[in-house]
Amino acid sequence: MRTQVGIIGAGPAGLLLSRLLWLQGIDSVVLENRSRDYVEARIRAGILEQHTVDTLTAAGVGDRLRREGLEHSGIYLQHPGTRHKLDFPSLCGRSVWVYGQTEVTKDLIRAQLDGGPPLLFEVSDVVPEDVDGDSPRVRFTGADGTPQVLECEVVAGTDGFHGVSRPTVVAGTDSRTWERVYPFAWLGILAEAPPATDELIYAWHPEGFALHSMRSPSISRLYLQVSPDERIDDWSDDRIWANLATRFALEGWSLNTGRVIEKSVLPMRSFVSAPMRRGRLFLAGDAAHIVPPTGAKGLNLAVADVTLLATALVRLLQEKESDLVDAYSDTALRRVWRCTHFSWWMTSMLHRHGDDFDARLQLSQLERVCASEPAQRELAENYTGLPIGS
Ligand code: FAS
Ligand code: PHB
Repeated sequence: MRTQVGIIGAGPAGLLLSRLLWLQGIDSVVLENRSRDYVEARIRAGILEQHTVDTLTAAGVGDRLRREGLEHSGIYLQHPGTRHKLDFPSLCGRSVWVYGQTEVTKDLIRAQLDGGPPLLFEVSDVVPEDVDGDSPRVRFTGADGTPQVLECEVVAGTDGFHGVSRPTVVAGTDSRTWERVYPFAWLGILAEAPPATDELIYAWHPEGFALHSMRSPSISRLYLQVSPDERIDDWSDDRIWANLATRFALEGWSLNTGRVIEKSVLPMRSFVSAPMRRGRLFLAGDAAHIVPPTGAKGLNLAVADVTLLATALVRLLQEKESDLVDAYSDTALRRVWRCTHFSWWMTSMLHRHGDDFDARLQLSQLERVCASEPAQRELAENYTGLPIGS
């Protein structure tokens, strides 16, 4: 098999990269080790920045998003007894959209399979080779069990935190990694309950953080802070709802409950690996960095990476100019660190941890943000997404 760009991983990063390259006349093949059903069923992010919505729309996969997505003009920050609205359009002129990552992935897969570049599911034994030269390749075993070799000019590693691409980059470069594992996790539920709020609620509480998000007018997405070694089997639906009701409690307001259709515990970490390149192998998305979901950055950062990478690869493969690919890692990492800081800041401010001194500092920070327009503007600009390249 031969193509111009071999893409390892069919998450949002790999699928969008393939789509953006195809629109510019660049061939690619996407290799995914899971099944289509598995990939489409993974429940993850829910908030899209405007640049993500604009990028998906320009790539021709934004129709359902604009029909079914929910544009949101802000968030609530809460601490016991107080719930404060941050109005994004008045603070920074931007808003965000609520549209599940599962739906983004389904839209991208549907477009890819409808006349787009090859997308091979359930491959295995994927190994990028000779990435230091101009003729890299990717060895893999096809879904039918036959060994395959994909000859290409460039390999994109969009295979997430547990993929094979980052280890290949680390093995062949003077790489550095930074990691912060947080002393807490999120227990997330998807419930058949109409959202009890018009905007997302980020709530600090002495018993732990809670987040009220949603997926549609009839489906709520909620999270509560738990310890990292928490077992989901120890959390009955009743226990989950009781903890959420306690943490969101506010005079004259009540939480809507309903049938829990999915629940899981997800760990929280910050992780960055630099550089995001080894020769003709380029990393994008979770393959290179992980942010705690408190800042709603993960998916949007992956989109920002591939927006940059697609432009750089078109210039390399069509104009034979390497200036943008040579700058890719440094340019991408500037935004990665900005999003990493913002996600760490939101996580540290809102999650109960440490002693009472820590709690007083957090409450002081929250009260300051709720009282200061400049402080709210800084949060709003980061949450809705800084301009690409800034
Ligand atoms: P992904 O991990 O989505 O995709 C990588 C793909 O590569 C996967 O399909 C995987 O199967 C495939 N792959 C892996 N190894 C391979 C190999 N060797 N060969 C071939 N294919 C391989 N972000 C938010 O903003 N908000 C959230 O609430 C949120 N919640 C999350 C919950 C969980 C449990 C996780 C893990 C992440 C969450 N994220 C959240 C972050 C998430 O949305 C990521 O940022 C986003 O999926 C990044 O997309 P990709 O970089 O494409 O990586
Ligand atoms: C979600 O809806 O899944 C969601 C929203 C905001 C976050 C994290 C997750 O910060």
